[in-house]
Amino acid sequence: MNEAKTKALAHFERMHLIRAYEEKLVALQQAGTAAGTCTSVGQEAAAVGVVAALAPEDTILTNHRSAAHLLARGANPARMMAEVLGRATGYCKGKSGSLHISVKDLGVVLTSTIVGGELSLVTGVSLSKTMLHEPGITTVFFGDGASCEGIFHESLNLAALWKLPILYVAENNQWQAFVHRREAMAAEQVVAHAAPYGIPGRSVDGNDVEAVHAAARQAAEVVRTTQRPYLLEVLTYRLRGHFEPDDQAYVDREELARWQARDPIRLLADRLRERDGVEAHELALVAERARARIEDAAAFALASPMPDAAELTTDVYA
Ligand SMILES: Cc1ncc(C[n+]2csc(CCOP(=O)(O)OP(=O)(O)O)c2C)c(N)n1
Ligand SMILES: [Mg+2]
Repeated sequence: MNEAKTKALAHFERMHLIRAYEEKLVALQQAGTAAGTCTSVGQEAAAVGVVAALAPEDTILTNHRSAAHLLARGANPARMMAEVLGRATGYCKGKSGSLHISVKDLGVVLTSTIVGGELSLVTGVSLSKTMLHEPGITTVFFGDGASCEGIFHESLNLAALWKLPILYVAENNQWQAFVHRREAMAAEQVVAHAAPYGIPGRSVDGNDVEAVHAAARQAAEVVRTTQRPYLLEVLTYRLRGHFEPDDQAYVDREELARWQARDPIRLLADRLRERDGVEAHELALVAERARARIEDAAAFALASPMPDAAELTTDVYA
């Protein structure tokens, strides 16, 4: 099998795993079993394309929509789901839920539920890594909404000034909670803010996983070789609501339909069939394997115990 096809199939399976994970949590929320989460449905290519371009020693900070980043990094969906359900077997012993989950062993050190919180901390994390001569770059995922906050500019300013090896990844999904990006952001694209700080950057079609991956590899390489920041913007769309449940009554149906037609999983399936000659039933098998893994993950999470009351005072700072 050629290299491009092997890689594309791996991306395809990972994107299906993320979609199945998010859809399972939606179903659990609708059944009253899980709390609502902010899903990354529609943004799977952005997460998979970028994270696959990173090295094991790289550090990641992310935001409230972090499940895709964690799963792309190889996190175990069973332990993630257990975390969301508040179980002792969760990555943070059930104390973080979806909004604060971190997996230090994978280098994912922060999920910030404070919009822009990840941007304020990334400079410190990167400075610390640099001063301690630790290997690897630091990547931060943030939304278009976060880029409208002052902290975004403070972060870019310091990263440029302190010459920090940070890969800024703006996931421009066109929505900032219930407000369209057009109503809150003066610039069309987040990347417009990089140049004034002397930071190189580019934006890429965030629903094309291969385009994202190629751009992210190039961006990470620039950060590694120059030891300076870079801003990569992935242009994508939040296909579900801000969180679950959300009827999306405020969403322009035509715009949604246009982006649904560009669903990143569907785009990759078309390419695998047309370019690489993969049969539809082979693709269906990959999707089925991902769904089965998520069903097992949910069964594990639901069968896991709640944390012991004595856990209340461990791992917390006062
Ligand atoms: C400082 C702060 N302000 C407001 C909120 C409420 N809030 C949570 S997510 C969100 C929208 C963020 O938009 P964006 O950064 O584009 O991320 P997306 O949800 O689109 O992934 C808002 C306003 C918050 N959590 N923190
Ligand atoms: Mg957004």
